[in-house]
Amino acid sequence: MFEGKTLTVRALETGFAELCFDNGAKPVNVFDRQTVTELSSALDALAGSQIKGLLVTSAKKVFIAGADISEFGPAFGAGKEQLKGFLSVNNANFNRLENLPFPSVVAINGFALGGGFEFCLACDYRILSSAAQVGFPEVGLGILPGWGGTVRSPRLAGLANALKWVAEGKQHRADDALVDGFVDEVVDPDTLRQAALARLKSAVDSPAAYRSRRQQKAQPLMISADQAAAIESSALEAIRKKLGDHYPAPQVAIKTMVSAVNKPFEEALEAEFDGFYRLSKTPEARALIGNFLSDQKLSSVARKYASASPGPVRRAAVLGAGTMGGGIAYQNAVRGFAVFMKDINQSALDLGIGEARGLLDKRVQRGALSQEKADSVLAAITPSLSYDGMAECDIVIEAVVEKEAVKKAVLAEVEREVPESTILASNTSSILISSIAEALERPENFCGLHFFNPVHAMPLVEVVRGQKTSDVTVARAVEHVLGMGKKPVVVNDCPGFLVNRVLFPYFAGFNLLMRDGADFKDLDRVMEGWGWPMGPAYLLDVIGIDVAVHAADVMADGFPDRLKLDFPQATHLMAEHKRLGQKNGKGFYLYESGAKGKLAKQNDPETWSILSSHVAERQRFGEDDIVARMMVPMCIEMARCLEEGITGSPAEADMALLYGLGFPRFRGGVFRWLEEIGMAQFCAMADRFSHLGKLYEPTEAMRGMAADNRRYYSQ
Ligand code: 3H9
Repeated sequence: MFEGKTLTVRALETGFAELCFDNGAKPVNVFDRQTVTELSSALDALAGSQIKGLLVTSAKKVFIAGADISEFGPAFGAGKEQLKGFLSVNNANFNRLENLPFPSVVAINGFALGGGFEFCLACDYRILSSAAQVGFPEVGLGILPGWGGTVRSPRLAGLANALKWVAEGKQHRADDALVDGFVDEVVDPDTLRQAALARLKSAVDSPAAYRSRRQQKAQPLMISADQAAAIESSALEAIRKKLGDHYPAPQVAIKTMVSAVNKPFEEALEAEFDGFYRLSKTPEARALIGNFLSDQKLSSVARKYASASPGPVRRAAVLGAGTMGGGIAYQNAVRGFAVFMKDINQSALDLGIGEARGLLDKRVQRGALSQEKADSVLAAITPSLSYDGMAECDIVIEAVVEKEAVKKAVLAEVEREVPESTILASNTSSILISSIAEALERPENFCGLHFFNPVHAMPLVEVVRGQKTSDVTVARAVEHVLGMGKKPVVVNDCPGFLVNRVLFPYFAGFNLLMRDGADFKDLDRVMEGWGWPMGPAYLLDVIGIDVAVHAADVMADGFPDRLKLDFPQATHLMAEHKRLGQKNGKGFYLYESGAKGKLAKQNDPETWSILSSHVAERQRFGEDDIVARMMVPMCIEMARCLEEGITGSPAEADMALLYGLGFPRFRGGVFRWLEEIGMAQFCAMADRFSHLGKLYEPTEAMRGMAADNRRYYSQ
């Protein structure tokens, strides 16, 4: 009946028709412009036909992943009328679908998200495979559903459920969807089509039921003003508690939906568009949509690297069974790799296995893993005091003590035990990969794999290419990191690689502020308010002051012009007084075990008795000055990394900071933030602090960009 590139409609023998989404050109079905246009044509064909009922299916595993996010940039950048035009084509489609002269049943076989699920709500009945998931992830992109989702969902599932689904933006499993009233039936994947056809037949046989459903969706909900206000305030309160005030989308969604709940359908759609338009112009939406696109880029770069790998790793080895070694072994095992864990003493091996067991126990307790599966994961880790068996490993990841001589000796030793095809990697955070490589016979087979602590929770792994690292080694390392379920970002070798290289100038900004009389608690409060999960002093306590001081010294040797600080630094003073942070219960703050064993931080007057004779008299700094003095050094260092080719692109660098440091998502990363404030504005901000030295001096290239109004991202 209709044959498009992304969907087809064909008549079935029973007098029904089947509309099947199958976007052959894309990895998942999405509502891109082409699909939206083809849906209009398909509806033309259906409207003029004699069929009795419509079955909707997908030929792909993902039913429909929503609107095509890569089309948002141009659409959102245009004016209000153009955006309305962009949205209205599919709104008209969904309204037409809902008013066809015969019933429609959608068989949802996989993810139906955002616009994909909004499409399903426009059908008369939704039959869901028990393996599928549905929901409205739009708020995660800084927007709200724009194809009638905010209008149809309260009318189908009630206001409270609809607010929860839209404002939280989660994907929901089939059972939840049924209980909350978003779908009509959940069935086994094997019987999905059959169940959907049976439902269609009964809808055709008794049309009153589907017609009354349509009426229900078209009518206002008629909730009393008091009831609506109470539901709104509890939804707003819950979302503020969870997200703070940095994410406007859920709040706008809640207010929009409550304001529209008693309106006629068309007016409610207008209200939805107003909310959508307002959000589409926010910096948060630009950043969050930017994150999605940057993440796509990160994945495609990784896939490209991995495509040159000679073959997947079958067996991995970890040298050194400390916290990091144990975490890396766990991550390998949990992703199905057999892993060999070698240390020189039994107590360390016990610790490494204990680390892995602890993580598995937690997952079993949470119900995320069966005890049987946990046991088999643990059994995949073979602890050993010798190199026996190492020769069968395709990759060896060294995670011994952070001392160059020890790493060199251990890696040189293991190199003699493994075949030429095995690649070696170091999990160093502060030693140059090219330096460690000097101890090796086959430096081309060696790279850095910088995991972040705790390994199981932190998505990022820096794959560090030393001067002699071969392309094949990088390819295999990237492939293995992907296999471990982590996000690899390939960087070139330099002190601190990418993430620590930009973090330590930020800490230098912190030490300068402390020298000039700032209170670290103010700095934490302001930077947490800016969006960081922890302020700088708290972060230093979590990292470990000794570890941070060691890394800061390495970085200062690497980049003395901006990181050699000629005054007593607050971090170093803490270290000298054995205030090492959370690990020994006191750093900038004092830590005590609170409820559920969580460390609670408290003020400790002793911190100031150590600092006060070395810093200026305490003074209050304005919030803008604090943000500028902390962030400018990080941004300039990031620009240097791009200019020097340490990182391949702004997108990869921004995602590395999001995944490695918890950079505020709603700001989208350093480059995205620079883009938002503008380079000329940034240079002016930096110049206000030029008296603080090179740390605050934008690069020539940055000044050139400011002068020519150039940007890092094209959209
Ligand atoms: C929306 O619908 C708004 C509407 O209300 C109205 C707006 C006007 N667009 O993740 P995968 C790509 S907003 C573009 O590896 P999985 C993805 O980037 C939209 N591309 O598969 C990847 O590309 P590449 C709301 C998309 O099986 C490839 O497809 N929807 C989109 O692990 C494979 O994806 C969302 O936010 C998209 N919408 O997971 C859903 N979706 O191969 C976002 C996917 O180049 N998507 N791609 O790297 C997802 O959450 C996951 O992709 C999904 C499948 C769970 C569906």
